Amino acid sequence: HAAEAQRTDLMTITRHVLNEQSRYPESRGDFTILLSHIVLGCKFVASAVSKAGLAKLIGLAGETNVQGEEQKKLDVLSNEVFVKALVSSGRTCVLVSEENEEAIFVDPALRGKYCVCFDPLDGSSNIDCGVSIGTIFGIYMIKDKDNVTLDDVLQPGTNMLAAGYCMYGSSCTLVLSTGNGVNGFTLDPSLGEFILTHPNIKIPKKGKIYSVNEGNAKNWDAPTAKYVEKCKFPQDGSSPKSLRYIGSMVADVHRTLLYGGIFLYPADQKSPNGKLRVLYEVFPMSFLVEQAGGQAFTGKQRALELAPTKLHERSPVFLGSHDDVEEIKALYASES
Ligand code: AHM
Ligand code: MG
Repeated sequence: HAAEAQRTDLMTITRHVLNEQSRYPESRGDFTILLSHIVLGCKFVASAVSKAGLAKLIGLAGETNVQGEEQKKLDVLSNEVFVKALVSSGRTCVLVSEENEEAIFVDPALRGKYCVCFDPLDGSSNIDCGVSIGTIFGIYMIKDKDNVTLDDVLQPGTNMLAAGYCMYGSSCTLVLSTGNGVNGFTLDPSLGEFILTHPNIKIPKKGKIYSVNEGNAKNWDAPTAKYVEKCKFPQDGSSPKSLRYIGSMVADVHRTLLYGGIFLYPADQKSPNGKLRVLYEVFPMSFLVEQAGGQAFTGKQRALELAPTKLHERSPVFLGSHDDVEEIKALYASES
């Protein structure tokens, strides 16, 4: 009986968000419309990623992005699809993409009240070998539609309304929070719909996995080095942790949300602010992890309380299970 109900009563992502928004009587469906355009972008990328080898979409497009890396054609394509989908939703006013140096201000005729910061295709080093990659996004609301400035996106992450990511992995999974917990949806390719498969995701309080690029260990600061040493050689009688590192933030964070543990992209001597970008990597992931009951820390403060001053600003980040992040916080506190 229950199985039958599952098969015939499908909780699509649109239905789920409509339900959530109905808690707000003033809601006029704008967020649902915005989200449906983001979902369209994700479906396009999912389809392109799965056909990448076939369609010869992979290859260098001969352009260079903001961080000076060579851009893959799939990145360019994904970015164009997302920008066009977001602008045409009529619900956005400022867009910040990893692939565009400047913020995109939407034409006043098409302007809505939301700002979206996104990385259309993160984990680019994993594209060519078919390892999981993803899209990350964070959503803010503007203060004054007739007077839109960069300050509308240079806000602390605590002002974020919603955040999510879509992982193009062995299945395509979209994880979303509108500030009321975290839910995961899996794309049913035959329906073309994201169906609620992971309701109310809660990150385990403590994990058994650490996730970091240990190749940078030579340049780490003392608290990070000490923490990773403790993961491998615990002094309190507990078992050593397992190491898992994919090198795709979306996949590493997704595993951390579901299985617990900690993901670290610390500062090091060569990259004093780490690698990950505040607006479209650190903030959305920190929002999701906190909404799932975990923590996100920069080495100095709660990650969401950062006040970015530049669009492509970077920050170190330590995020995951509550107790694991608590340990690294203690190490940084004893250092200062
Ligand atoms: P990208 O924007 O060039 O794809 O880089 C971001 C990615 C993240 O997905 C991942 O967490 C990190 O870079 C891995 O970096 P590293 O290769 O230095 O370990
Ligand atoms: Mg990226």
